[in-house]
Amino acid sequence: MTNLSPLQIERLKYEPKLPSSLANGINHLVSQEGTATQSVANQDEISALFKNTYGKPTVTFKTASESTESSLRNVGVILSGGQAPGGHNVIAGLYDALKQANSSNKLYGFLGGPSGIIEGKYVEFDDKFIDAYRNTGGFDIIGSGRTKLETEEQFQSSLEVCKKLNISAVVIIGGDDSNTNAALLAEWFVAHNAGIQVIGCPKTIDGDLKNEQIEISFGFDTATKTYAELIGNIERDANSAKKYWHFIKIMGRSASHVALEAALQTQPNITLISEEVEQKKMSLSSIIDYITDIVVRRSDNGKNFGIAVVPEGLIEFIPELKSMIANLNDIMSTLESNSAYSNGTDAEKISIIENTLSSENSSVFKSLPSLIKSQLLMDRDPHGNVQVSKIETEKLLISMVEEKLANLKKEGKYSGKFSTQSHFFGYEGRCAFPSNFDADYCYSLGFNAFALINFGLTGYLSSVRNLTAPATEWIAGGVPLTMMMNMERRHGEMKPVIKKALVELDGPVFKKLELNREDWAMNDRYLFPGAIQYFGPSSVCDITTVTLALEKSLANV
Ligand code: FBP
Repeated sequence: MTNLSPLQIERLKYEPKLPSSLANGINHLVSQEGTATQSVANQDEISALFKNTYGKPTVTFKTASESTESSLRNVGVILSGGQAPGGHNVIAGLYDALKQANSSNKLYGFLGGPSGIIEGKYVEFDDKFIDAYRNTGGFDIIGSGRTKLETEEQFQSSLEVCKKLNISAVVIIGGDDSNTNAALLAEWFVAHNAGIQVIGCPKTIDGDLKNEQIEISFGFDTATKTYAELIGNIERDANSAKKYWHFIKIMGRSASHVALEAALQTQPNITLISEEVEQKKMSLSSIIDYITDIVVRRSDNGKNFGIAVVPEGLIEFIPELKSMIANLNDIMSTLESNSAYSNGTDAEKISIIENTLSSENSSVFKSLPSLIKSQLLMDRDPHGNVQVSKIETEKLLISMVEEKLANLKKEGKYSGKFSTQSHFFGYEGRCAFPSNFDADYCYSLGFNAFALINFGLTGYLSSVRNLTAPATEWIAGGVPLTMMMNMERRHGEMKPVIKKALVELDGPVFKKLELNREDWAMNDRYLFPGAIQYFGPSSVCDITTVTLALEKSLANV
């Protein structure tokens, strides 16, 4: 135990709570089917693409009056995409259910993400292995990766690896894209009579894998609480020193759920929401005007300090930048094979880009500071998109506000001081010790994933609902992955994908910000949530997010 911190030692002893339907044992379950389901849109296209797995009913598990026998099963598990607190507990829950069903069952972990199943790199779990990771953050138990599991060859190699290990079910723990791939793999296995089931688990700190059936993805709770702690600490520092404006970019990729939740927990002076920027077609200069106005008005009140929260994906939602980035993404794929471009210096690359973009997009690109231009040229993600976590939007905003304030100063309209600090919170929250909520939710998702396997289901997402109630009252079951799908353009082609949930501007969560933001801008209503609490009264240890509470109408707007 010498390598373990005191908190690690205590957390290893934590016993995650299960919904009471599952707590009675994996061999004491009965499954209740709902009616046949439809995809959220494009039903004809999706049903044609998923001939074997489309239209299945949702299922809910209840305690059975009599116990059942489970047949022998080997299962493989994959962690896919970005880290999210609680991933280890999904695997622990899956392992415990699988061993409870039959102690001869085996659980294999594929190493390094989806590439592990393709390349046959795996470990076999045992009690000692799993016990060392219970209730810990991180994905280091088997590692993760962003390889997309989608081609015929990849499916074929996965089949061979599964056959070799006698694996009859695969659990993919991932976000919307990974679960889209889980649906494709499930369909392929059925179409090829492989006898291998595929079950997904909803993971991502971004909180954008949610819908009528999935209340939230795991990791959102812990990550947002971690960012809220840090923002609260900075608010207190700003309010003590009264000399800095802090611009804080918050991870979350496209959707602004994480920034919105962290803002509701801390009440900063400014919170930008990408979805609102897009809906109101706010240009970069109108965003700068909005921020500058608050900076000037606060300065007039003697406050040359403040806190601005900026969602990671903002840049892609500002209309003129969105169009320029789309144009840039298109030309980048061809430019990469151009040796003048790929061997060029940053300055040479920028000049080639400026001459290749359409004239309107080229002038938008030219108007950006050189730091941002270089960041826009960095490698694309596996989907061909800009890696928004690498674009320092917070610095872009600071430099443009500075410029605007300097002009106002010349015109005698501003006499304050604008000293700034920039921050980016993302990686700080992705591997935190899971909150009690995430520890319980993840363990339940994993345990429930095995229940879905035991009932012979495939192409389902593990679903645990009623999450604002105590864990014992949570409802466990499964949702067909195809139910969450629609058709979207990817790399110039229409593809079936799980629909990403963006912030709903007419929903109660955004409304809370909208109603309060003028008050929060001028009066310092900072909230200091402090560190996540693991022990102590349930009112601080077991609280869910403001987002969940508002969506379930448990809190006031
Ligand atoms: P997932 O969608 O795979 O869960 O990843 C989430 C995320 O943390 C985003 O918020 C962020 O933009 C991205 O990962 C960063 O990716 P990387 O870890 O590759 O830098």
